[in-house]
Amino acid sequence: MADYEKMWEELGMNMELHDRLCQVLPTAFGDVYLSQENRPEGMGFWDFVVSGIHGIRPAELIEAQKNGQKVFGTFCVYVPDEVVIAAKGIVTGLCGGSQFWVPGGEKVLPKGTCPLIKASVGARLDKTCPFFRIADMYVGETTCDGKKKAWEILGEDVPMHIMDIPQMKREKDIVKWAGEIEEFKKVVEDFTGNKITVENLNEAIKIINNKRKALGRVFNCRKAAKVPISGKDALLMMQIAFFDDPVRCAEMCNKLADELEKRIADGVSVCPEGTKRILVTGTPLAIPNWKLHHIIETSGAIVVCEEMCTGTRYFENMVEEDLPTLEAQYMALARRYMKTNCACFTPNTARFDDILRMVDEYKVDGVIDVNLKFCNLYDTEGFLLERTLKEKGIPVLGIETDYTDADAEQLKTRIGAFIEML
Ligand code: BJ8
Repeated sequence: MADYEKMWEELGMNMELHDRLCQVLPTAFGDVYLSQENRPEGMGFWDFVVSGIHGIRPAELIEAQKNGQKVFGTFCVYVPDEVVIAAKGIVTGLCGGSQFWVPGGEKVLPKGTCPLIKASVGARLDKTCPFFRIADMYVGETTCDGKKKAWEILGEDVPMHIMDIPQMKREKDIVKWAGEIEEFKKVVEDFTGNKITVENLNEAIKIINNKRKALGRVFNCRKAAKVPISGKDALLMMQIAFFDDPVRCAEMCNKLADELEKRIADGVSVCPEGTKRILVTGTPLAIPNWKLHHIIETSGAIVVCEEMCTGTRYFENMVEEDLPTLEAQYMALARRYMKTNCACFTPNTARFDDILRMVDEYKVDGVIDVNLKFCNLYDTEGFLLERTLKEKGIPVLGIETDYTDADAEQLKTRIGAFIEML
């Protein structure tokens, strides 16, 4: 990654600290990813992206900024990318998934904050991630208390717009979310200097729908009896989808799906017949958080689905296309985004329905409900979720973890025992 040093310096990054991060990432990726056997060839694209994760895409973003485009950093799958794309802006995900960034976050946040928030704040304040330096504006939301308050700290360092997300899903809440989307549209127009019209918003809706369809095709292949791709590889594809150009993302995912469909037709599988199939649900697994998948897949099981924001919640449900007015488009966007089932809503029983449906569709043997430490929302919801699954006779294991490796051995024992009894 040496070629990018000048770029990182110009971004005002902490070069010494960043060097340390660059030293550990390739080894971690090699151990977790490159050690897998019989990977689809199409994964070469994602391996390449990771090999230059702080160089290749950041350089593209900087080039786009030189051409007058604005980059918006987001932290939640409720923020509608379509609005930014319509104004020729670029969206990049900013959720931090590494322990490396956590101490930086702990300098300003309570220790009892979830690692995702601590890592996201730390990555910005410690100046160790180019994406956090490049984004011209951050877009936050009022999902959980930890994030809400973190925006006030981040907002002192970078321009922020906050979207006020409803906590319930009644019709009036959906109308309220449509109003937030309209306000966001005005903010994006002012910030980019580009007008959003029915036409360019419709075009953006189609671009993001196509990306969703492509990601969905890959997931669809994971339903096959012979699983053509590991959970780790599918997770990597999802994680990078938050950073990549949406058109290229769709193209690469469609290519991968073509290969996976051929593998299914040819009976090619990445695991022996009878390998136990796991659905993972809960809090998001932001890049480079591969710990849980790695433990599951080195304990004799395979992950076939993630009911998470780094999973099905990101691509299920399309936005209605070709609507004639902006008002109708705001409502269509609001309706689609409010179909996402996050624990910040009450009630959130539609998530349980989704999981039951997916257990069936992906022929799941057992569910692992993962909670990031200090996420009160998913932790509390876990009680009802696990009871619902048990009532249906579906084996479930609830775990709480963070980004450190301190609990890796304990997790291996618990997950190993769970898989054994499936
Ligand atoms: S839609 S899951 S991306 S809010 S894990 S920061 S909730 S304390 S990430 Fe999320 Fe949007 Fe929901 Fe998805 Fe807070 Fe919990 Fe941390 Fe979380």
